[in-house]
Amino acid sequence: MSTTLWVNARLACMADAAGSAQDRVLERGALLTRGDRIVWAGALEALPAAVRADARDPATHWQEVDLGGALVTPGLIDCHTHLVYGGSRAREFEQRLQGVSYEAIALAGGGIRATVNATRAASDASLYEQAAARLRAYLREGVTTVEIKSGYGLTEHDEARLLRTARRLGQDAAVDVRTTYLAAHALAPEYAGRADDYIDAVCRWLSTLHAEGLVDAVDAFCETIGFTLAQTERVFAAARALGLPVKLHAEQLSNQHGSALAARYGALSCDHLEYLDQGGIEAMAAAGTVAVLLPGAYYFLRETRLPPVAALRAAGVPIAIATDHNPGTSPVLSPLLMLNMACVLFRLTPWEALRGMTTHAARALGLQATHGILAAGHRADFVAWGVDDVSELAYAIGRNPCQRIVYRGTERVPAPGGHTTGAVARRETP
Ligand code: DI6
Ligand code: FE
Repeated sequence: MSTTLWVNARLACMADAAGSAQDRVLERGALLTRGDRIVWAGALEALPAAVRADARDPATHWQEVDLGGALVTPGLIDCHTHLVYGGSRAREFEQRLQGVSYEAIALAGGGIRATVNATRAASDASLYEQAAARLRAYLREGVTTVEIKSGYGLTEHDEARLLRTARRLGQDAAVDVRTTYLAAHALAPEYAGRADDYIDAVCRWLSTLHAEGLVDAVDAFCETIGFTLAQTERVFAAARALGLPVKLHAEQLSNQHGSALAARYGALSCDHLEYLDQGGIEAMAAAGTVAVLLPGAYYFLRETRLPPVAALRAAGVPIAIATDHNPGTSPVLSPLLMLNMACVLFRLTPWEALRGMTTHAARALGLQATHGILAAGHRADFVAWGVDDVSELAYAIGRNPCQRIVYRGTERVPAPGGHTTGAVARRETP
């Protein structure tokens, strides 16, 4: 195990020592890490001599790293992606540019169904390679934790393939992967006209996949073109029976009151939320459910109805931001661009946007005890950025100021040419 004192950092810890939100850069900051954890974070001059001496245990390897005055934030967390799938939907994009609606394409058998066909046809190796290529883009921009949903297989066999691919990506690359089971994403073609039977199957498969250790959370698409409130509730009940947390694609295209249902099940998050009403907001606030806003999908669908940001803030609902990477509504591979869009489209402040991809994203994955802030006891996942201020992270478009990425206390090996190019960073052998 090695102990490192990272000095000369300008720290955006995102919280004070007690864990309360803080929009402040701490000058002349330092982080003391041991193994994969932060032991201490603060201004270097305040580092207690005893803590420093303790950390210099002769049995551990000690080093000091100068971060050169970089802005240091927690590693970015993308808490909503559909990274594993086959094929592309660029043709559908063209149709939509000509005015055909997303719903109309879905009802005509395109949309999610088209990706399901391409996914089922893809080999395991090809699914892995396609997703790994996408993941590389995330890693370059400082992502240290990513959620990956299934939902393009829609058979037990194919949902398992997607979840296993996600797990393998997490084992191979220097990133934490959290998996979410989203078989209730669209009706499998084999069950046409029998949505309730499909939901029975979805619930059965869940037990098997959970027994294989493939599922960290359970999600559904509650929508006119997805599943009803009653069907969603059956999926949630199955998750609850297995002790698995739930989340929901809710109020994206219409108000189905899915958020209030999800809140009743203590959901980690409700995601999208353009059509969320006050009742849903209050239910989420009472349940401590995170609102995950997805500006990429809002933008790509040319949605005009904004999620109720001011009301969410007023109710104290934590707001997270994610890419929602998927081939249909958000073919986004830049988490940093989402910070910009969250500010420009949804009027978040840059600090709110960054909190949305760190602290609140951790909460949306149930990881708030270990991830998303720079504080003692938390994971040593952080990024050094070549910028002066947090606002610059959200301001620039198409610029990647990421200088160094530390994952589990170890610097991610930069690919040739630095973090801006190259292959999936492999985990270093300890
Ligand atoms: N909402 C979305 O925006 C994505 N899934 C969902 O439930 C879209 C998925 C796709 O079109 O492939
Ligand atoms: Fe999604």
